[in-house]
Amino acid sequence: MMNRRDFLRTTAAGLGTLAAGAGAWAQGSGADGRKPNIVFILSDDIGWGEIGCYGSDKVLTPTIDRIAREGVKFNSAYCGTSVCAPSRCALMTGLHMGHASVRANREIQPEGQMPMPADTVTVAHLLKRAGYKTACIGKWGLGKPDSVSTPDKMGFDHFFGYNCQRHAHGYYPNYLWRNGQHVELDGKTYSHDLMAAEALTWVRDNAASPFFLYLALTIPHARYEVPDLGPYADKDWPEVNKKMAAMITRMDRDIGRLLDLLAELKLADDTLVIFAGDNGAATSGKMLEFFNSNGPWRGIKRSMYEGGLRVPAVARWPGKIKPATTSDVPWAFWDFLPTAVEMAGAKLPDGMKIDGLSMVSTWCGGPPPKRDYLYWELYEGKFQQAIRLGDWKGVRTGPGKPLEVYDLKSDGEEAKNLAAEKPDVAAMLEAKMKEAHADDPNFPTTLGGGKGGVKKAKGPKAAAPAKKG
Ligand SMILES: [Ca+2]
Repeated sequence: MMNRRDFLRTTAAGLGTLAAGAGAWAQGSGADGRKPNIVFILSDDIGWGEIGCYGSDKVLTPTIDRIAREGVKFNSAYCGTSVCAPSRCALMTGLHMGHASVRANREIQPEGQMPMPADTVTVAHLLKRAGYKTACIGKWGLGKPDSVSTPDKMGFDHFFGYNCQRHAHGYYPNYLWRNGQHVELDGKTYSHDLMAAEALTWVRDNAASPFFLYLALTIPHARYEVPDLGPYADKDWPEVNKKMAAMITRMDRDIGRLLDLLAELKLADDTLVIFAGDNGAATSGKMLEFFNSNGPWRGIKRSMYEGGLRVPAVARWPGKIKPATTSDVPWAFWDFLPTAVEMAGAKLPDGMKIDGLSMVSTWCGGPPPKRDYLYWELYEGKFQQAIRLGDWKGVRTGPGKPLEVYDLKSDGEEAKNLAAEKPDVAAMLEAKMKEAHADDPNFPTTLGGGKGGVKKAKGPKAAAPAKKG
């Protein structure tokens, strides 16, 4: 079986390369013809049903709805996989879980997660090389402090936020990081507000050249903490539901401020703004029912069903993406790197192999890319896999488990397993999954299958719960 190193050396069939004609999108509409800015806003654990334009009748998200109205609402956007760190790894590297270096949330003591290898090439590296200013503001989760894989070593000029995902479970931390330095806090300041403010300041300070802002916000990941309940204060709802809704609406307000700033700087037309969830909904029980958090899909975060993988995503690029459109064309987080690189008029370095395809042309009204399949793995307690090929979906919920087969066209809820009825389809999906997976000793495919289990390590404690809110 091919390991990652072999993979990087090998020209494997079916891997994405940049479309011909790269450079066409790099001409901005501004007088100076500057390259388009790219803002990727990632929301942590937001559910499909927790956003107005995706059908929520409870959570107010006027800005996200506005992005959809002024751009495109994606109905078939997929995350890297259904938990935080590996999903972000796919977003940063253009690799799906069969090739990614980080395929699980792997905690490291006392703070941080498993780093990506030092020779990793990220979308930030490539945009920086193409003349972009680059910032990551929010939650990193892809390499502990002082590792080879901190944001500054992974292509970002500027970083502010949480290095560690566990640390980010608390919204009133005693410190955050700014470029490798502790920023001491009083433990009473809402971290999201600081990150939102930092994003505005950074954009204002870097508006003179093309920029890439990766705004990895921590809302609405649990714990549910918020300074005030906003428009939900008087609702006859469980307190925790009011808190979560208020968190999302607060985030939405700050995304609105960012859009306002782009308009003020006359950069709105030259900026692609994407908003997406990083994995499926994370609520459960009555809360999930209340919000209909996973919308029409089966499963939630940590699942390989659509509810774990399919995420709400909207994008606006005035003059390029047609307003008020919806797109059913599937894409996944590993498409972001080649998309951004094409927008920047750049090229992949010689020999760099990725799994993603550029979606620029498609998002701007062109035909769908020629894609073989989308592929996911998950190593949370047990090894799981999923594949989407056309409308066929394959799901394996554990090592040695039979492959389940669903037809997403007629059965988006993945209710009727067609594996027995469609053995030819099952065999075809099995073969593609085998092709997509490269072994990695850090992530045994026997996990949860009776041997090779990985003990879950504990990271630093989250900040103490706030008294207010
Ligand atoms: Ca998440």
